[in-house]
Amino acid sequence: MQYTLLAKDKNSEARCGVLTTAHGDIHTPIFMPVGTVGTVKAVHARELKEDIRAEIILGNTYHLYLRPGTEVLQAAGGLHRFNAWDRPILTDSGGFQVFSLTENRKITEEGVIFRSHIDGSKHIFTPEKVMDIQRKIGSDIIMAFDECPPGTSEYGYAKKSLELTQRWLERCIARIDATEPLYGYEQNLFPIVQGCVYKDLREKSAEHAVALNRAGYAIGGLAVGEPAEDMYAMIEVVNRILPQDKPRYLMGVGTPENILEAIALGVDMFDCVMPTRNGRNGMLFTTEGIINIKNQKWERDFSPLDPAEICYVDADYSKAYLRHLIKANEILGLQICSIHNLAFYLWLVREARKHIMEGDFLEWKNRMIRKVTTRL
Ligand code: PRF
Repeated sequence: MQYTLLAKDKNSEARCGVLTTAHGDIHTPIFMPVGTVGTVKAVHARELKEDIRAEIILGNTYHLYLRPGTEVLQAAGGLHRFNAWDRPILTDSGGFQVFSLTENRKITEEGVIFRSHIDGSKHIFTPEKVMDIQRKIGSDIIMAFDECPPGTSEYGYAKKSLELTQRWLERCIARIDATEPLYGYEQNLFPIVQGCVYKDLREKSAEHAVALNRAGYAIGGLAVGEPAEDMYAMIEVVNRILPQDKPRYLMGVGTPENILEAIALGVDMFDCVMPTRNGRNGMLFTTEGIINIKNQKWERDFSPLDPAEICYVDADYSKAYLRHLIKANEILGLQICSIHNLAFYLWLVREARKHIMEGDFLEWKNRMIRKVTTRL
């Protein structure tokens, strides 16, 4: 896996580059649609490629391990074969998902003991086991097993949690380096920087991760309840330490505004459930602003979903028709909203990339933020 920087903005930390993987190139900045259980909800692999122009999607270790399970995935020849997506796949380690089961899990030095949200059965995730599962899934990018404490955690807890995450990271690395890919192509582990909103912990975490010399790095533990200003401040602190020549992935972020601000701070990769989850609830992100398609005001509005016509659904369907589908709980409504929002997020990062290359990123970003935060 090779990352090549192609351009760096003069007025901010924004960069563009290409990450070369066994399943193709990823052009950064990039947004990665979330496909938790092996499907980006309501969207075909073909639509992801051809209409949305996604270059990489996410999967989740926790969900895929519980269902369909690693035996089925291995029998299929890995997740790429199983779900008909032949471009890169990144899997989250399950740490974040397991920790959100607050009632049903226990953290120990060894790992996390938890109960399945599907059938209540008991399981343990250790750093070693989570590496083995991601090998079996066939992920191009494997995430370290970390603890993500709440954004409001006190310093004492944040410090203890980070120390555990660092010991787990060393175990993840030892396991990855002692095992081989199962399907003949390269798989790379990204460490995750934690440390809540504490500058010294973030610095310690970033320095520890960098010393392990991996193909890329992630910033976790943000957008978990802390103020946006704290999130931006932590990204700045961490990105001063992460190497320029490796990609930086901000986990689980965020709104179009968050993404544009984080690109300005030197982040290259993003994922978030917002375009799909909020989309299924009738929230559309457009080049003119945010639309709640359920609103009465769209009842007789026969104009395209987005005047910029980023994707075919924007031109084919009107706001009034989509409102009708969503109000009537029709499956097609969920599909249209998901395709539109993902196409918008991918368009946004392509535009960011173009403006970084052309040298006017900062002015464009500030103009764009005013637009994307407008409520229509
Ligand atoms: N760790 C992991 N996955 C994540 C996060 C994290 O901190 C976040 C936080 N925004 C989202 N997804 N492993």
